[in-house]
Amino acid sequence: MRRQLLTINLNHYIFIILIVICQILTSEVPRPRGVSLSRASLYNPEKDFMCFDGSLTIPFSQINDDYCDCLDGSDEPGTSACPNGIFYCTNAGHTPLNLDSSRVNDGVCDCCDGSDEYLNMHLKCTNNCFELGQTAREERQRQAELLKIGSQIRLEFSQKGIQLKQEKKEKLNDLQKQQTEAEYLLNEKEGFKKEAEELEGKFLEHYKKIEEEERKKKEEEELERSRPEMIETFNKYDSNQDGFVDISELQSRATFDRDRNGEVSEDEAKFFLNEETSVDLETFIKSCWVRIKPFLMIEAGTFKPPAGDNGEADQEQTADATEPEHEEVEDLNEKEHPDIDGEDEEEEEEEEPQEEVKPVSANSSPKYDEETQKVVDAANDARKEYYSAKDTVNNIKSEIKDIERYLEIDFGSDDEYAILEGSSFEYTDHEYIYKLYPFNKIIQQPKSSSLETHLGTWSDWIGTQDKYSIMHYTNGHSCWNGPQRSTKVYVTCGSENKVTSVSEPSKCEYQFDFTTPAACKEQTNDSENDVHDEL
Ligand code: MAN
Repeated sequence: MRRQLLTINLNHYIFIILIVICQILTSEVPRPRGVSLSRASLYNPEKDFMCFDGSLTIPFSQINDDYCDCLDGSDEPGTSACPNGIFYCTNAGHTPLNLDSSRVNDGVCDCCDGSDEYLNMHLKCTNNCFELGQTAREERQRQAELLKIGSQIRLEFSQKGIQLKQEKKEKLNDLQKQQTEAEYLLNEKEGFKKEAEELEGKFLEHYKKIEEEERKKKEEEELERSRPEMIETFNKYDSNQDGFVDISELQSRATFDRDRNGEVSEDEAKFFLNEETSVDLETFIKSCWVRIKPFLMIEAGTFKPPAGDNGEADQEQTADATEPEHEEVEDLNEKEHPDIDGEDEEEEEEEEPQEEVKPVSANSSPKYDEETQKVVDAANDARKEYYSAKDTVNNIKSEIKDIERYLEIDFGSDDEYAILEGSSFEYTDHEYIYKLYPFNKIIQQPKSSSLETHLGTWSDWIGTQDKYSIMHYTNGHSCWNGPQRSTKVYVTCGSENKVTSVSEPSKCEYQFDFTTPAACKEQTNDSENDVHDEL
């Protein structure tokens, strides 16, 4: 403890001695007010002074005479006479400063050594360069220590990142081999399926014929059953009893007012006459009834539109003679309601078209003889195996795609950022919870709800001096009357991975500050120059 105190005191004294030496040095070099040490030699009292831009030579006595002679302001470094003059504060003990000369003697202490306010007798600028310098030095010391510790962690991150990437590459290799095998198997299964289905087709031909005949018979029966109703309706519509139903006869019936605007237009009436102007009884039965019947049912309140997931009940309904009617109604509905889901569908990820698995189920088919049932079962098994092999191939392909995408990501010059992929970091302000998923996406969620807003998807590194200082996330959710949301993540060295602040500098453009040891890269010794400058 005593030793530590001794060291601190010693450092303190060395520093004060250094400052004193510097002050002696700087005050010993004679130079006009406001001139830096490095430029002192350009102001020689023995010679005339040439403006820095070479435009004019003036007697040395005109330096700092409060009259601007040189266009570049170089003759008035210590007064505010030139609009473009530069005043140099030595600020011994802290960092020197070049001021616009307009700030000389303007009543504000700009230099920490107070040298810019030498005329104002009442304004006492205190020299606080030492205190400020001390704070700056302590901060620099802190930063240097952080950098030292951080760069050690960065090294570990980098090693881990390289290892992670290597593992991914190996996995990719493995998956590619698996893909070849799985595709071979799929081919084989496809062959088996084809063979089994061909055989099944042959066996079922006989049953299909029976089914088809039964279906036709049912349809005819249904038609016969409905015939009296059709004839009755035809006669009702044929108000002039000329054996034809025409447009004007339908126009008098509100049933056919499809757009519910209070009148039946010619087009509306024509639709129900199968686009004819008049029809006889047989055409009415053959072509018009399927269009008219659903509307009569709607009117009578007996029509139940087919619901998407209403499985068996609906299928059973559509299997009878009313099937075309249902289709017709669906068509009409589509015409009346333009496709508002279009956008969403477009946004959906493209998927490989999936063939539908259609096992021949015993329930939906007639009872087969034993041999046929065996063939049907075998075909069902072959189909199952084929689709399972197909799933395997698809899963492998999607895993490969993920890894390829991962390997394309720029995780820093030494893969030091790879370790952040797959993790998430939160920041909460008074209104929102922000979630950063590095190399993936950014989310904003109001504290009061679970509704998530997408603030951008990983795009690239966009730092200028140091590429790896800014992450860019783009193409987030669209802003109301504005651009798609996007986010810049400013990455700096810190002892832990942490979002330290979030702001929205302009509407729907967000800024995150993120610290991480991955950014603690030790620079080439530029900082030493700063220390020299300071003195
Ligand atoms: C939401 C948030 C805000 C954003 C506005 C724009 O409220 O995403 O960050 O500024 O929408 O309308």
